[in-house]
Amino acid sequence: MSDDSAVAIAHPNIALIKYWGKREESLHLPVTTSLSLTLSEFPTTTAVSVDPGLPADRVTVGGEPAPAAFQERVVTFLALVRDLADAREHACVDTVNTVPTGAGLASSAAGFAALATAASAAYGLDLDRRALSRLARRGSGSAARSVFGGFAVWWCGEGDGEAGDRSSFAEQIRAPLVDPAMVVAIVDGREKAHPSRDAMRRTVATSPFYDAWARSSARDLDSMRSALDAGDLAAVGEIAEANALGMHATMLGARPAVRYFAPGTIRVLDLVHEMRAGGLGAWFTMDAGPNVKILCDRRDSAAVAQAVACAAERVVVTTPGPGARLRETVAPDAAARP
Ligand code: 2P0
Repeated sequence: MSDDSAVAIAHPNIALIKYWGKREESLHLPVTTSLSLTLSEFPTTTAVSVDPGLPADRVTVGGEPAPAAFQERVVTFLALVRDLADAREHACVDTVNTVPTGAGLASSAAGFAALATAASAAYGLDLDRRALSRLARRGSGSAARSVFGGFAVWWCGEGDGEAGDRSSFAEQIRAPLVDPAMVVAIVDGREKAHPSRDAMRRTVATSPFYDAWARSSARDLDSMRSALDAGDLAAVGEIAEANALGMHATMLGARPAVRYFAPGTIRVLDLVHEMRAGGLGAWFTMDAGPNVKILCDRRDSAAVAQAVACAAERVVVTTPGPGARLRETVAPDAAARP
């Protein structure tokens, strides 16, 4: 690998305590602290190669020209990395995603964690994990958490501007007493109707329930951390489910409403309730899309997957996965092979 090229891999994370709303848009400073689980599946692999001969950044997805909106987000992010590195050269970026994009399956979390990792290495920045998490946050808020494997907490931090930027980062939480799985039930893998960034902004600006949700989310965070410390997966699941439903209720209160539930979503939620009524420990969470993720003990994951298979296009069992990392050896077509 030459000094000015790098390939990185990152996995999506699913929030158990959600991030939904910014207090400062330009720096992606969140209103609330969130907590997530990074998944073992759906890696994004991103190659960045700095090239002094390029007149502009070149962005491809699996070798094909990137859609304009994605290209713009990547170019904006590269400009930030260049500022930090005091560099001027442009770069080629190629990214390969293995999760449906824009379907509430955290593709931007994995995407910007991988891009931050690869771009900072390619431009010669030597960032520790905290600084890398802060950088990833600037691409997409939730990407701050995918820098870390397993459970991670992303602190909202304090203040705005530089103070906020310095204090809002993610870090790993150890939870050795739980052995979870997250069963992903894809009921509709198509791109969502409401991009999360706009939906989030509209919710904060117009939902009369927003402040109450933010306050209750802070209490959920404390209870969730105690439940993780105690190894009480049932409490973790109950808090996660309530926190997600609270976020969606807040969105439904936006004007116009933001609604991510689809008929297939409701069918899966009903099946989760039936499982619990039958004695199987399973708790759902949902993000900015109709797909459902079901938290359970790892030993129950096959039973949970089987129970929801009838209501989903595809079911994937995941377990806690690794944080973003550089790939050490690079073949010419490396980005195409996650
Ligand atoms: C989360 N979501 O905590 C929440 C729950 C979706 C629902 O983070 O504007 O793509 O790039 O910071 O990170 C999706 O939002 O938004 C998200 P930006 P992002 O996972």
